Amino acid sequence: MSEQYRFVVVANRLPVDEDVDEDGKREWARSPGGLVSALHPTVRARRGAWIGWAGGTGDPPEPFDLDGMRLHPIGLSQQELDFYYEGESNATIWPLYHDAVETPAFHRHWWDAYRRVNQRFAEATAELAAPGATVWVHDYQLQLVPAMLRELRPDLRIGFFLHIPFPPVELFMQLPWRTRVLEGLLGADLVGFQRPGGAENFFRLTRTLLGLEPEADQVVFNGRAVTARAFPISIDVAEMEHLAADPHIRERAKQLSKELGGNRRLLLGVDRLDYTKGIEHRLKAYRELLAEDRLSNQETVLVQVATPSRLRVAQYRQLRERVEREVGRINGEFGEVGLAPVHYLFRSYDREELLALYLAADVMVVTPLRDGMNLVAKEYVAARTDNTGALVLSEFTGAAAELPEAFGVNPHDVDGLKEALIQALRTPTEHLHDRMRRMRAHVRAHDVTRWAKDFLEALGERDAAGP
Ligand code: GDG
Repeated sequence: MSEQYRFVVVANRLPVDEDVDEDGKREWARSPGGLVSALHPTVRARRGAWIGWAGGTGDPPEPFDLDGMRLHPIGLSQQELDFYYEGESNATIWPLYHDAVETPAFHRHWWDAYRRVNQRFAEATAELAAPGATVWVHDYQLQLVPAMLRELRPDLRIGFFLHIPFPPVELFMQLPWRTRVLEGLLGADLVGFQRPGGAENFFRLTRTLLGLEPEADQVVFNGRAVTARAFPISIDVAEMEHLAADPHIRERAKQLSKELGGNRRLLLGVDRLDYTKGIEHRLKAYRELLAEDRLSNQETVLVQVATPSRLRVAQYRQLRERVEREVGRINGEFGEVGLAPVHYLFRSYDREELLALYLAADVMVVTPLRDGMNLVAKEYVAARTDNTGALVLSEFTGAAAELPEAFGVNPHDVDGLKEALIQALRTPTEHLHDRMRRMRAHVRAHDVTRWAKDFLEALGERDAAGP
């Protein structure tokens, strides 16, 4: 029999990036990011495996070991990448689950590819999982895997976690294949959401579509109990604090402040360039504050890091154009020689530079129209070890429920957003300290390790050893 594992993580992406060194030699490196830092110790302690796409198209690389994890690449053809990933996942499910802030598109050939690729993930998992193993499936690209896997391997314990919001019934009902998706999720023993509202929406749907009445946090489906609950994800606080204490990074933060205009107060946005993140709303509020002379280009500056994302999807290209036009307009109207009101950075930075930006920012501006959690908000809080700084946070993020001391905003309310930005800039330091101290205490007590542990305990993992 081939190699088998008692713990398997299944996610669309493997936690690696392929680096090519100076001699053209290709090597895998563990990718940065919260989910990877949470799951890596968990997988390593259990000598587990991770199944996912390694990037690229055509034949997948052979399975390999990295930092104590066994990695099993799944291959995607160019057409599957277009239909399963960019189509069904990112142009149907992503907008639909984010309150349809962009119009979801429904195409049967996308859905066919989604089913086919989910089946491939399920089959690979069925091969790799040892008898009675625990399998943890992640996110909206793989919602059919729990049921497909259960069909192949009824002996497994299967957990599923959705990183994005789970929408209200009225929206979900638009999905032509809604019942299939719901039954896909019901293949799991435990379905985790970011917020209790996700689990409530899930139970309303099981009632509406399948006539299943929940009892407490469970429904019985095909004679099996399925539990649905919230497990708010978090960040690697220790990593953030370690970086925040690094003298090089602190020095870099000072240099950034200086380069951005000496005494100007710095407002910062860090987002994937995604229409759910409310970047346009933020820019509009900032432009109006400058136009009304409530803020001056001499006193404040907005830095917006927009990490390139999904640029093959038309809606993302259009968003990029709109954002860049608005940045150009603000800089054209309110800029001076050598002093731009908005610094727009369309690129990805390494963790160190990101941390330096967090340390340099007086106000972190997080204004999504809808966001499952939003880790940037939590990272900013964790990085502010001296309790300075202010967080402006949309009430439509999962994080808002955990960080009531932030300056809460409804990003659709431009006047309210302007008011919150002004307040964040004008609130006396000692009050800001108090707010930040409380937010930091919350994030420190609820870090990503605890999130993973809570989920796996609720799943009733049989080998509960290790982190
Ligand atoms: C999804 C859900 C949920 C950003 N730019 C750079 C960079 N980042 C890092 C941030 C943060 C992560 O990417 C982004 O996480 P978010 O939570 O803010 O947003 P999504 O990417 O939409 O994540 C979200 C999350 O899944 C987890 O469940 O919270 O709601 O949408 O860690 O720091 N990292 C680096 N350079 C960048 O330029 N190195």
